[in-house]
Amino acid sequence: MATFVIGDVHGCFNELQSLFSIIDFNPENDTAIFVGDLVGRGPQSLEVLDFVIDVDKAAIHVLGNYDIRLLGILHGLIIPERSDNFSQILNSSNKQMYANWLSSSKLLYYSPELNIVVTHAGIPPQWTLEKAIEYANHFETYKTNKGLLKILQDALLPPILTWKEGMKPEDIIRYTLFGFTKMKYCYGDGTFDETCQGAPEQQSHSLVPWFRLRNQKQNDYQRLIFGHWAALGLLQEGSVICCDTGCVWGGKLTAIQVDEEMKVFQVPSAFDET
Ligand SMILES: [Mn+2]
Repeated sequence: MATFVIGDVHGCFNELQSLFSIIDFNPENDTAIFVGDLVGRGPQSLEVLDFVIDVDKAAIHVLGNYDIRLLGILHGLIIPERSDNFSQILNSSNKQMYANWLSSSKLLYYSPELNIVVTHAGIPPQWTLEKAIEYANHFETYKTNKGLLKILQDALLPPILTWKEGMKPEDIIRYTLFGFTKMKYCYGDGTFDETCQGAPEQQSHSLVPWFRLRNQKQNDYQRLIFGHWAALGLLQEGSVICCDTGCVWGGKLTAIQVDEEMKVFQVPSAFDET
């Protein structure tokens, strides 16, 4: 009855198999919570999707920016780039099934029993956990009422980078999508930066990793686990934990066991880091 949070897979199917074998994953009893970006860039996105869909109820998946990008491509809104490495999926006769499965994924997973909250990129520093859950639910309601296509179209507009109370529902969606799936650095007032990608020590002083702006009170009562930021690697700062260890970039694929004392499992990437 173990529960694991799994970092960004990005189509690294062989590594996912190795990782599930070292954690001795049993879909009858165990649960895997994927932090998103199952697909894209890596070589075997199709096999990864088939595998995760196949373990069915044993898997929970929150949406990452690449999952949303794939949905945009499957809906004909975005032209794929070669570096996406989506051609297997796009040529598959099952692509509608993949679209349906991905579109049923949520932005946030919260378990008070396990004392964890999981999103792809984190929780915007302005939001308490309560607010984050409220806006993740707003996303679901908006999806039901307006349709996924509208959300995917909203996602292609310039993102809303500054939080303001009383925004229009579609602007809340644009802010929410950026915050949950793309956010890395913020300015001191919490406004998202759109461009910087690297490790904190390489950045200008005006930019702060989002989690350092979340005050201690907001972080005290849950473990917040996210991926998306391979340059951070495996990082724990207070109750905030990054588990994107850059498998697709030659790093590692990580599983964190969260149902008892935290335990980290990792397998090396099949790619050469050079
Ligand atoms: Mn990502």
